[in-house]
Amino acid sequence: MLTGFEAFSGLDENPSELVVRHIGDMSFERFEVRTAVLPVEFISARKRIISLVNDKNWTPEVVLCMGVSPSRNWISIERIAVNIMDSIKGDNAGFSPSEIPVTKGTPLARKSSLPVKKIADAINASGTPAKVSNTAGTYVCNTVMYAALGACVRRNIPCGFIHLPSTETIDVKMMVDSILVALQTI
Ligand code: PCA
Repeated sequence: MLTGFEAFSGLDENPSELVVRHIGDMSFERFEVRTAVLPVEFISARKRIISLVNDKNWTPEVVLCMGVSPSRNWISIERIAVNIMDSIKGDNAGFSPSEIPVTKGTPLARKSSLPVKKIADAINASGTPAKVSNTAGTYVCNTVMYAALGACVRRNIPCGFIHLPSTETIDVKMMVDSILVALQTI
């Protein structure tokens, strides 16, 4: 399962949505891809990712969520999600939480269950810059990563998050290729 996000905060489009739509239209011999584009809203994005992962009619082999981080000029393979929602900038519903837990009474952090270093190495080897990142921030992407990891751990599904740069830095075609490299590596 691949997810991206809708546009937010002055962006005309979100590269993660473009990549998800692109890959969702492709067909593969070895696997089926299901996709979703999540709202940039703390509360509803968290609910949505949990219900996608908990769909009893199918068990994804891997859950890879994506978003954009326009300040980074490379692909970031996220290692850690924290149990904190904090943002001065409101989400698309106008909510700006201040140090609120994503899920009360659960651990402070959760670690990606994907081979983050191998993914970064493989994307770099394919010619696109990629790095392991130790923070997905405290905005909606981090919330989705944290919630997805919690739901996936219960179902034993490998799960992680990748932040894409803006399309001015790396074009969508290269991003699509990089995500396919990530999936192959996984
Ligand atoms: N990036 C934001 C939220 C949605 C997205 O694509 C983030 O990094 O939290």
